[in-house]
Amino acid sequence: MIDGKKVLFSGMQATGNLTLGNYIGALKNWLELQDEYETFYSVVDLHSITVRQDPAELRSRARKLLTLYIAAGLDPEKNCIYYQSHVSGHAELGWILDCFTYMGELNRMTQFKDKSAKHADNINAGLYTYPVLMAADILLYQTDVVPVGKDQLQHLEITRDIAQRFNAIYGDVFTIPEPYIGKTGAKIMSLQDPEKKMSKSDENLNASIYLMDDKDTIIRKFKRAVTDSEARIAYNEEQKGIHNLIDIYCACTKKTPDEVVKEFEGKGYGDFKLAVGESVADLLNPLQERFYQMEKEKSYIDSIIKNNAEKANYYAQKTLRKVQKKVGFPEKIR
Ligand code: ATP
Ligand code: LTN
Repeated sequence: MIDGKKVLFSGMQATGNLTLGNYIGALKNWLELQDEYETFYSVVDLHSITVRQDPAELRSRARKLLTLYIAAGLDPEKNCIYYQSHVSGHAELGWILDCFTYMGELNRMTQFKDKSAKHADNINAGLYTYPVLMAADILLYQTDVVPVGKDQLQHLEITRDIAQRFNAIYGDVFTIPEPYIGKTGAKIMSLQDPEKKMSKSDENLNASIYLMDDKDTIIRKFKRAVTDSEARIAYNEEQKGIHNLIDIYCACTKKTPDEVVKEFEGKGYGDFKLAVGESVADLLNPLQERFYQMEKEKSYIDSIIKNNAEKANYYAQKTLRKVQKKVGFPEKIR
């Protein structure tokens, strides 16, 4: 608890351009939760280097992502928006928690298996211990809730296991966090392969809608979206492509799947795809305008970066000092 409010932590990697999946699965929920919780939203750049990055590009993407958090509607005066690399406590707690995590647990992580298959030439130890750093991110702030997409549930589970293990040895040190999954759009799928999640690192540019795509591009990508030959708009597990488009449309328009099915009864896929494209463009347009505006306000963004890093450090140090003492590190002489 901070000032009587429960704590919320979440983060995104500054790798690739954010997709509609990131927006619907994560950012959109963040916006809805910002008043209820004391929030920490991090640009998790330490996580990004588990995959080789171009330094200038990483720096620029990280700045863009942080700006995008604000452009999407997170008020930086209320929400602690900061770079993970500006708070050394993440890495320090990460190391300590490494010593409380079993290799057997990490071997089961599906994201590690997926990413090591994708980057077979660079299966580094950081990629392997990635979930432990993520646990440190969360536990550092005594977090109560973590809004994430479904793909991150396994990481939340290991975070809880590590925290419970630590608490069982040393007493109540960490708050045990709960995941928060939004009602619709927990998993937005690729437009080119509805069996795969929409991902910012997909090489097929038509598979994902990027948050900065213009209206024409968005509509073109939806027109090309892979569906099926049923020629009927229904919400079921067999018609995966249509299911995904309905999820997207619902997330953009706040309609329910039943309402959408009724709305498009007797209509063709072409009409439906166009409507989905338009609803997405309408949702993204204000965000894009705010982003281009904010990008110009350099000194304002700089002040946010500085102030919020200080705030995050304050809370991080509180937890870290407690943990260091518990595990037996000598006290600092001041
Ligand atoms: P990458 O492809 O580089 O692994 P990603 O697109 O999966 O990246 P992350 O940075 O791993 O994105 O995720 C940021 C947040 O967005 C997480 O909370 C994640 O659960 C959510 N998210 C990512 N993709 C989707 C998706 N397709 N549907 C719903 N939520 C998603
Ligand atoms: N692993 C997450 C990003 C992430 C995160 C976190 C999310 C890193 N640390 C802490 C929530 C809480 C991802 O790949 N989406």
